Amino acid sequence: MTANGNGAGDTLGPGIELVAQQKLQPEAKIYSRLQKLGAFYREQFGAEPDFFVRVPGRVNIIGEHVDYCGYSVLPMAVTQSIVLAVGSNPTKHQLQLRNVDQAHFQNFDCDLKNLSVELPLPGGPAWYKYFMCGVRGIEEKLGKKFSPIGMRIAVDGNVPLAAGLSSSSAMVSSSVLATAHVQGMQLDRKELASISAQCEQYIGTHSGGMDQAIAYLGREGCAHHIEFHPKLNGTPVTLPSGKCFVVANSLAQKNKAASSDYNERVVECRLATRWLARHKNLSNWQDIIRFIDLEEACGMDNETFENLIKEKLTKWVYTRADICQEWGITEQELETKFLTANTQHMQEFKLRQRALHVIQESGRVAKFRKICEQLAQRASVEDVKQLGRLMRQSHESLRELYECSHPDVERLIAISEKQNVSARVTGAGWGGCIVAMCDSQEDAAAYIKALKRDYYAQLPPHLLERHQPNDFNEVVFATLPGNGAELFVQ
Ligand code: NG1
Ligand code: MG
Repeated sequence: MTANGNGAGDTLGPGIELVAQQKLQPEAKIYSRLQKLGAFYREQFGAEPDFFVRVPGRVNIIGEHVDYCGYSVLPMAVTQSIVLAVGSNPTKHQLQLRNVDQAHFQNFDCDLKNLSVELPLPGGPAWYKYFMCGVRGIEEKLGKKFSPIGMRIAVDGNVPLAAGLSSSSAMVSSSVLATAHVQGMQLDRKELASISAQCEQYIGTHSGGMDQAIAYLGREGCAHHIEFHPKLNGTPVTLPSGKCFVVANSLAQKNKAASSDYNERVVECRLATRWLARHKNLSNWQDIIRFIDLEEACGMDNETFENLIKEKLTKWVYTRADICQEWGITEQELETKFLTANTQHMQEFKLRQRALHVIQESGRVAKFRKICEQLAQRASVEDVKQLGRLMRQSHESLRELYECSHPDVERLIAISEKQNVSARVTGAGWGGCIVAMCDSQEDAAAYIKALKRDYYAQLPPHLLERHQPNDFNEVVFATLPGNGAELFVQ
């Protein structure tokens, strides 16, 4: 295996991409950050780390709240990332975690022979629990072959927290990569992505695999069309030349793991799937929980699926009684069989709206990719405008049908509209970031200036509490597609 400078890994035969070890060299863009982290590691542990890993956050360009229904998405890795310095621990079996931001992230130690962290996690998860999900993921993957080798780890992250840029998955995925390397595993990117997606579920959110997939598969210079069905696959997509994507953080934080909003949507999608599967007389209707499996079982295309929803899900709100009557089950059965641990309280379900969003959004992802491919062949102003329209439609659908926008996000969107820039909420929503497409670097600079003037210079008190006025360059920035996970040896 040779070192690979672009971080994308070596290809060892069809479809198997390994995270290659790279030598940490002074010209690596990340060099000075890792050097600082190395110094912190030495200060904390009095020794040199053995290796470093870097795992990026991501911004999703289109395809929101569809991954857990089996549909594809179109994200790109951002340059913000989590980096770890990792070394062995002379105290046997001991894991020691230290974050450079000592003021906000407490130290954590545990014995790997006897994993003391309870997973799934009660209450709002502390930062180190995301790390422990990754350790647990590798432990489960290796089974009896897992050896509780002690690790000392220093962490430095600059992905904005609870902002829809996937800081949580960057942390989980970095832990999976570091632990897998310590365990001497062969590092196949797709497998690592799948393990990371699965073990992040220990946090309690029933999420899809978008964030972990792009964290590993991302490549400098292109976005990726990530498909989950029938198996994980990433296809590089060249974004239209000259276009510049801007991320703006509303500063309204949303910790999904501490609320039930995300899982409520997952549950509504699962119930809608079963509702339709039953109408289609599928004998295994109870087992079909993802729209994509229903689509496949019925051989439907996107349009037929949309018509089915409009025809069979006619109510705006379904009650527990509606569902129980239709399926001949009791409320208790509904709770135990169909609701998750943190959605037991749900009384009403908006099956029609959620289903329509998912199916229409998945259609938009396919169109977006196709247009990008056409644009790589020949420039067309009309096609570029169509991309902008798709992003706007996506946002409108997330606000109206999926109800996961936020008043502060809406203010950012309104300012974008005034600037004639197409923008949408990115990530799970209920706060967090928007992503916007600008026609050129100059337009992006003017747009950022307008956002600083009309949004960041006028933050309301509830946001000012957390954010002292500054230049806001860390919360509103133009972004280029970056590399996926990397592993550096000294
Ligand atoms: P964020 O908001 O970045 O955590 C979440 C899910 C994704 C996807 C999006 C919505 C996790 C780890 N990730 O992303 O899988 O469902 O919401 O498109 O929960
Ligand atoms: Mg997250």
